[in-house]
Amino acid sequence: MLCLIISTITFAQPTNNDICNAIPIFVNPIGSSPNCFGQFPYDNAGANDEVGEMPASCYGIPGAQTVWFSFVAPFNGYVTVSTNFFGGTNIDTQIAIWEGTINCPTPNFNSFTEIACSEDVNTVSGNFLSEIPATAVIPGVTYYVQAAGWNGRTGTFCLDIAAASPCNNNFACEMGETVCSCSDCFCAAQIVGIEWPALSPTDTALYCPEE
Ligand SMILES: [Ca+2]
Ligand SMILES: [Ca+2]
Repeated sequence: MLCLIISTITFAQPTNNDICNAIPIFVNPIGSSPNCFGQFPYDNAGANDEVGEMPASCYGIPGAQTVWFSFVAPFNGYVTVSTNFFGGTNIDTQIAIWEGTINCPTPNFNSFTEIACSEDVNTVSGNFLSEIPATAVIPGVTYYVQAAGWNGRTGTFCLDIAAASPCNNNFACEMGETVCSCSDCFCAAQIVGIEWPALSPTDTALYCPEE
């Protein structure tokens, strides 16, 4: 008698597989160190897509193994979202910021709007990690971050969300100051009482005077 033993490897679903179980992420202050730097606490192995869930526009080949995070937009109105940290086993992440009415426990993804997304920003050493640059958000509003892997890539990763200066994207200052250049981010930082690090001498010279 021939006994055939078939073994299968299965992964438990991540706790944040569904958007209604999104992991809340604390938004770091401008210029701070990533809150999971050197650690890779998140994992999309075993995750799947929900009914009606959509890939973001920038995904090369969308991965269906999505996990979700949420954050409350900071008062200065700009955030960056990044998985661009070497060391996790998911070496080809893809991430997007979405906004919408979540309507748990049966989320209606038709109400969702893509705010920003990123596929690859760092292709060193075979990694294809993701980073959304400074993106305008409405202070106090809850947003959702969808994270997956290109073409089904899975594994561990770090995800960091931080308040940002609009300077990175050449956005106009929305703090009521006269806009004279990209250095207006410095004006915004001054107004909200934040010390803005790493300004070049050129940036300092272009600082907008108070009117
Ligand atoms: Ca999912
Ligand atoms: Ca990628």
